[in-house]
Amino acid sequence: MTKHIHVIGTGGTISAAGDSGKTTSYQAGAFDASQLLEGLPPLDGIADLTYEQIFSVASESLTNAQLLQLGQRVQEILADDAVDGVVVSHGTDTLEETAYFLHLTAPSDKTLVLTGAMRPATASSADGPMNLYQAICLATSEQAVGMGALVVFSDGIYAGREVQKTSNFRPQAFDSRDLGCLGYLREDQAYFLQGPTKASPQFDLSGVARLPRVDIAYYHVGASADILDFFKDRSDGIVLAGVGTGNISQDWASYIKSHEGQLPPIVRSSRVGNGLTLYEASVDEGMPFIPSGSLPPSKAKILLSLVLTQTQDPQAIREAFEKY
Ligand code: DAS
Repeated sequence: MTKHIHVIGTGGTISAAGDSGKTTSYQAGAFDASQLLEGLPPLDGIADLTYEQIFSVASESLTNAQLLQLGQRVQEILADDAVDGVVVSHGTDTLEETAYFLHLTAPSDKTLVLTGAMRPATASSADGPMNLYQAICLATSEQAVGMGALVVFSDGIYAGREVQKTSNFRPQAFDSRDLGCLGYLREDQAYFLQGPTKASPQFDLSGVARLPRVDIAYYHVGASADILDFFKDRSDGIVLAGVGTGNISQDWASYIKSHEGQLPPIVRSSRVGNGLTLYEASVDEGMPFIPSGSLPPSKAKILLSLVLTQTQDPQAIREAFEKY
């Protein structure tokens, strides 16, 4: 049965125009959603499409306000009984953040698929048309219902919670590292091999005027603890991108201990981007840290910001990181 899929364009390389045939130095946002859809293989009998261009940005320039606007619009569209699913075309640089944000906020009784491209629409062998075509086909799949936000890229299907950008210039640019892809697309057919493991809490965005500011403090050899001073008076939440299992120096730990009560909630994550950050007495005993579990810093930041729209209670935040 033909499904009604609503496509939302946001900009990014998929919509970009550059020198004919070339893959670099292009201008994102040259084409809107309607123009991108014109170039797709036929979708007769697969999907009836409606579309809109909510904004047109290179995703490295996406703002919290635009992320909130997109999340609220997706909630509104998926509440419409006439719509079966939503596809979002997006820049690749921050696709992983938007995918998790939408996973945490969108209703999960329909389908929601994001995609992008590593080559502009004017490039030789542009990857955008097939990515967008496959994203629409996946959004019509009954198997994709209830899985929350999914990402389609280069024939792979990824969970919005787990997907990360793992190449900064090759078309096969996304992966979920240890957690692997959920399945594949071969032209218009989806083949799922596994499903996502974390449910969506469906955070309600209807009354949210702004997303709380969460900053990521990136730890490295010689990182001075005084960077935390900057965040202390500005951030609503802090994510530590620690080394190894989320480790920081004694200097950083001493700064945090001595400023307890003056700092916002702190989630401890790992810059490794793969594996787990769990409670460890030697690091966490007597400290206000909330372990990020399997969430890397870019995703932990998204979850912390959304939880802070509802509570600042450290135990409630801890429980959210254990569940979502
Ligand atoms: N500028 C990047 C972006 O919009 C490139 C891309 O989309 O691939 O994320």
